[in-house]
Amino acid sequence: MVWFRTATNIGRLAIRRSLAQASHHAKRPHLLPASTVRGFHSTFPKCAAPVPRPVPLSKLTDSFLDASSSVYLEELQRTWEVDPNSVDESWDNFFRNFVGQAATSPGISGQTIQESMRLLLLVRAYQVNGHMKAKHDPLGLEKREIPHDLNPEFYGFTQADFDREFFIGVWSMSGFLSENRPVQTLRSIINRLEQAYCGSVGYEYMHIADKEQCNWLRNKIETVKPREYNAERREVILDRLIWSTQFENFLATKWTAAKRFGLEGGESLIPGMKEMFDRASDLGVETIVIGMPHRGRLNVLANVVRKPLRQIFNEFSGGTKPVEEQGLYTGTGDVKYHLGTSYDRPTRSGKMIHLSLVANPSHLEAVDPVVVGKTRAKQYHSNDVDRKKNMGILIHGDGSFAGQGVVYETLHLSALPNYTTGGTIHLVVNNQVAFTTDPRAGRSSDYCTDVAKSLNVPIFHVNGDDMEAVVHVFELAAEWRQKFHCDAVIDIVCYRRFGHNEIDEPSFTQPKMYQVIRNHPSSLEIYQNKLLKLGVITKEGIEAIHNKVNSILNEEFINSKDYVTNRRDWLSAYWTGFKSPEQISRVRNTGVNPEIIKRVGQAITTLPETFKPHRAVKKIFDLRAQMIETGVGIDWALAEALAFATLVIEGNHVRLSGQDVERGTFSHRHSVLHDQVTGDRYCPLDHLILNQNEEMFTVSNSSLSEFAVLGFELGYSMENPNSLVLWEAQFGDFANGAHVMFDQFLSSGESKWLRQTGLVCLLPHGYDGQGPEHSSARVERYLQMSDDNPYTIPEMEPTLRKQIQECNWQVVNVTTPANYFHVLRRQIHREFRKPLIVIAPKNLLRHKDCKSNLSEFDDVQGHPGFDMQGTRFKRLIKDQNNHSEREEGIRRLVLCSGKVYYELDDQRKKVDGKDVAICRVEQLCPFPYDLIQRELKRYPNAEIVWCQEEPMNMGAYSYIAPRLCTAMKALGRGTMEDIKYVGRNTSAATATGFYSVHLKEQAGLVEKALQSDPINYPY
Ligand SMILES: Cc1ncc(C[n+]2csc(CCOP(=O)(O)OP(=O)(O)O)c2C)c(N)n1
Ligand SMILES: [Mg+2]
Repeated sequence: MVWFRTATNIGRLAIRRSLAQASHHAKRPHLLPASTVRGFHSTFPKCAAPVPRPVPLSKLTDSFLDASSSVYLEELQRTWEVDPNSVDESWDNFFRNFVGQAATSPGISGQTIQESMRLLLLVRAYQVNGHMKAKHDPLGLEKREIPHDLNPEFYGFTQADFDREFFIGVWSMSGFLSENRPVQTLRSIINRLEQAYCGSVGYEYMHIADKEQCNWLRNKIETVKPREYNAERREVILDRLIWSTQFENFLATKWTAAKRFGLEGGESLIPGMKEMFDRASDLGVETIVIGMPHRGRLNVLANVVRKPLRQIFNEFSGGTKPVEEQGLYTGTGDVKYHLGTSYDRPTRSGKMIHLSLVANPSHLEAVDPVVVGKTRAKQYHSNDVDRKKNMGILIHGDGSFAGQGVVYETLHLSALPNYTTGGTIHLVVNNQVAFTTDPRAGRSSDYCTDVAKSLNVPIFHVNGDDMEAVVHVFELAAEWRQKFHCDAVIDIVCYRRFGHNEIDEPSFTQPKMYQVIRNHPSSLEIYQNKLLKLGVITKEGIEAIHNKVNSILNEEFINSKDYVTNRRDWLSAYWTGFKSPEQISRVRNTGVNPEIIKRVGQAITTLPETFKPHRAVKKIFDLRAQMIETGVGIDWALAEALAFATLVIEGNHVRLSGQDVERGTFSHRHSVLHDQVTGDRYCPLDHLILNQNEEMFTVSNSSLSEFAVLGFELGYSMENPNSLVLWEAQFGDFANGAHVMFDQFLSSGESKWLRQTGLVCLLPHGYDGQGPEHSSARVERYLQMSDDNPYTIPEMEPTLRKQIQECNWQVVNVTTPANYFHVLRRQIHREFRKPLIVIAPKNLLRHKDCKSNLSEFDDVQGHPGFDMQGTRFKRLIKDQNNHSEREEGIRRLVLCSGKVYYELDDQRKKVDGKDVAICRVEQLCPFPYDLIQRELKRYPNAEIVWCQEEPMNMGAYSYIAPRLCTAMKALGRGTMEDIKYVGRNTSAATATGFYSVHLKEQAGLVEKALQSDPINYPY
């Protein structure tokens, strides 16, 4: 046992050393020459390490075997003694050497402990580092230094040892060490290791900590028989490779100058994916969500997803708008290699698998978290608790996988309980170049996949020219994912036969590489030759497949000419009945029956008797219970909880995620409570209905990421419209880390891809002296992206109003808890979905005046919230001083938005400014022209002021001004020059870092808005 333990420790050391050496083998120059590195250990006397004296194995007692294997051995020995042929040849050999004849045998009898240990280290080195010697690169251009520890001489073995037999033990480790062949020649051991680890596939898996997972992989990798597919299977693989190759050839000949970002050089991706999907389907996968970049996308659409070829060809020729829908909403559309789609596809074994390819922008890798979020939503909605039925696949480029930070952010969602999807399979089409950039300049790691090593997931590097090796690892990845429910990465090392796109010249920048590529046979030629040599197929057989494929491509090309899209493929089953922007949708009320609201209110403020919350939290909940009881003083957090709770009891799914959202950054939400004695968690909103599914209401702290988490929630929200999905930024400022999501997906996704989402983004904002980074959500950015025309007043009559539907999103800055409640409920209580940007409050969360009464939440006629149209979200809140329809004595109308209202109101009280009216624009976008005009008419003599606390080049000013002007002009109330500005001056930083300056500025602008003299700024 002592021997064994020592060996294991040495093994561990060896791994560490091997890893260290792996980095040594990186082909990067050291930053400092070795001689300049200061040697801290130079004061130690130099002396040679003691050389251990070899001990012959035959002198060992059998204590080196653990109990179970020695019993096993004895058993085996007895069997052998009765009949030497009854045991494996290797055991026969072993016993012959060990029993009696040991002294005379030239075999293992001479093996020393040191040799045994070194042999184990050699085996271990192959497992850890064998991939460094694998033949991944089809072009053979990659210059890799083979690690020393893969050289037997490194362990003291010489040629003379190659035919010696060695005992390598029966280990509690899977793979060939446990194959019941404990005695092998060194040559055969090395052959096996080379075959397993240094062929067309390089395996990186020894970084995985879990022993069972490691053993499972080892077992698959170190198989006795190299994988071999039968003739029938090979013909299918060939057929698929011909489709993949011919498709690109066909596009190239028909549209010589069109950009398609072809897959040439990486064609084996297609058969690999198809085989993977077949295998995944056999293992229970029913739906696959795919995200991928431009490269090979059309090929994947045609051959994997099975989008009709005629449609693809039609789109290539310029496409047409759907006939039935001429004049209807088609958005701006997008280039053909960004569009998404979904189809049901039969698998080889006759099952059906649903595939959806998610539409994406040019921004590489941005779609990653969206795909993962959508997959997770599918799992929720199909009750896929084991996460075995719905799987995400992400295809990456080598440059973008290594370079884009969202890859890492997405990988790190993979094992989080509220974000996991039970494993995404990543396929990296590693064509060893990114546009014109070589890997040497594009990444600091050896492999483009090294970012994935931060997780416990296997990485398979495969030579894209070895078709069957590709199929093998694709299948292996599917098996791994279904067994262990975690990610897997496949690095398909291939090349790009042409330039970045078809009209690009690659030799400008990679002349050497392209000399090789020009003479390099395609993967199809290589595979055809292999099958011909093996006699699996004849030349005529191959030709027949080519002819079949060609004639289908041609036929579809002819059909594409008069192909018309006659259905919109944007509505998946859950979205049936939802209205597109050109269809009128009823405006619904959002008030709730008062009894229900009371009951729900009690449910969310009552804690189990045995639960011991923190004292301060208990007080908050007692206060909340009291608010419900008395119906007055409802604060922000309770209003939000009531919105969530009422939506849940109406059967909707509610999910809120973001950093620290459970408690709330500002310690106001407390949606999850922690028992101070046991540490148990309690979420009141999980207990609204009997046997409520715990996930129906989900509130979850996220990883510290904006880009990936927002992307995830966006993908999640797009799956099913009956779910309110919210993402909260810690402070609104931080949302700019996710701006690709806002720019590329949220603000323009519907227009480009005809996909709706009702995602809500909560962006805390407000000037309260916290400095430049905690004051502004940069509302101006969202408003600038809003597409409502500033110079045209749309139809505003309530029954015809489509203003919101026609606009790309909504931006609100709400000032009362009740209005927040209604704006959240409005997201669901309508027949379309639109993203909602909430410029959310900070100090209003506890503001004495920022309270609502329960009567503003219900649907009772006569209650304060109930107006002519019922109880609903107020796009504008009129002055609270009970003004009549016409107030000629008001000298100033101050329009504002957000928390500055409360400061203005205080100031008005202070200066007794009864002749000033203050209105709150709660919905900034789309602009409430009707209500603004109503207020303009109410105050015919008032000076019109826009007041904001943000600097002039920020906030809503530049959005409001032209729209307000349009509204005024239509009423003959003046022009741009009649809009006066009160707010901070222009500024580069969003806010001052000096609290005293903040106070002065804030007081100054509030005073100015109420000053008795006319305001003549900026005109
Ligand atoms: C976020 C982002 N930055 C830059 C680009 C411009 N761009 C388009 S393709 C490309 C190279 C991508 O290289 P790689 O990931 O290796 O994919 P390949 O084209 O080689 O398949 C670049 C830089 C982009 N599309 N997205
Ligand atoms: Mg590339």
